[in-house]
Amino acid sequence: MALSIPVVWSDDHRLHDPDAEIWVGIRTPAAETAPRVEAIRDALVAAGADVVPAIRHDDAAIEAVHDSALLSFLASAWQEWERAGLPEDPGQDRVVPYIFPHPGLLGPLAPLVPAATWARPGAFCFDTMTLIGPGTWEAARGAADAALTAADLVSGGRSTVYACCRPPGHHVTRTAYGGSCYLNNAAIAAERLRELGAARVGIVDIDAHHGNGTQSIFWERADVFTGSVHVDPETGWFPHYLGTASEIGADAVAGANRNVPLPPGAGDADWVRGVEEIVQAARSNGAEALVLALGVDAAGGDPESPLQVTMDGYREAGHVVVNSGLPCVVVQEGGYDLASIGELVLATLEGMDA
Ligand code: SP5
Ligand code: ZN
Repeated sequence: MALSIPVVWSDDHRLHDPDAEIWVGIRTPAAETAPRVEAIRDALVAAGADVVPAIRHDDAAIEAVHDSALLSFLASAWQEWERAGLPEDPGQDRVVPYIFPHPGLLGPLAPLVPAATWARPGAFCFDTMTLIGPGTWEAARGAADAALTAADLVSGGRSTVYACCRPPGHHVTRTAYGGSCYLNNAAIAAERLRELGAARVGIVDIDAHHGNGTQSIFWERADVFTGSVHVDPETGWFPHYLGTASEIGADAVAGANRNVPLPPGAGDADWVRGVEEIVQAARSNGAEALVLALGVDAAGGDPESPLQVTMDGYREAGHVVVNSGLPCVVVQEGGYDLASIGELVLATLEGMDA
């Protein structure tokens, strides 16, 4: 039977070509590439899914989640980089940060706005791996529009809609981007569901990495529950500085965030139990709709994580989410093994299909 879950899609993702990630100072090939979502789309279309074009939404839907300073930086970063001549001298053809307004640098002082173009990215980017090129902003905007279009369809009565977002989003906070992400698509979808009538929303993040940005955006919010199952950052994995089980949300809303960190090598049993725990917690928090932040990089064989989830594990996670009985916007996050990424997303959506 054909997959009945629609796939929201933007061709604009192709405008984003980070080409590389700079890791420990070394320029290595980018893991987050256009063929990722082309492979996903091909697998879903082959399974009979309908493709729905992303509809452009007002900036207000994005401003509901991100600081205006971050948005204006992202919208103009490449043009400013180019105008400053940096692609020719010193020969850097992507926007890369080099100095950061670190709390230990500033102490009690507010940072200056740097006069040098090359000093500004560090005010908005928390790593060196997340490069900006000519079409990065348009692609990120298109991914957010895909998430918003999917949220509109779910608010209009569809039970499950999949947004094939690229670039991904869950590492982006209100004020800072990183982790191959520029706009937090899952957070933007959650705010849209709220605006269109869901009093409380739950975000269930099953990407292999902690959804630090989403956690941060809703840290003080009772109306948006956030949960993430991921490889334990304390065992050496991105985002390294946060993502423990002790992070439960601000005191006034304790319990509105749930982290389930797993050891490297964890497989289906532990991981699916983590997904269940988070879905249950979202329900206990009163969620009327869910956003599933679907990274398939927890799969064994993914180059970016040591988790060992199988295709059946992802299918089971889809079951768990749909068995909550709540409508769900599914937003694509990570997943970097081109040979299996399409089948992994398909397995998850099959697990959710009526
Ligand atoms: C959305 C998402 O899954 N973002 C994850 C970004 C984590 N990237 C961490 C990369 C750490 C260093 N990788 C070394 C491999 C060199 N190419
Ligand atoms: Zn990831």
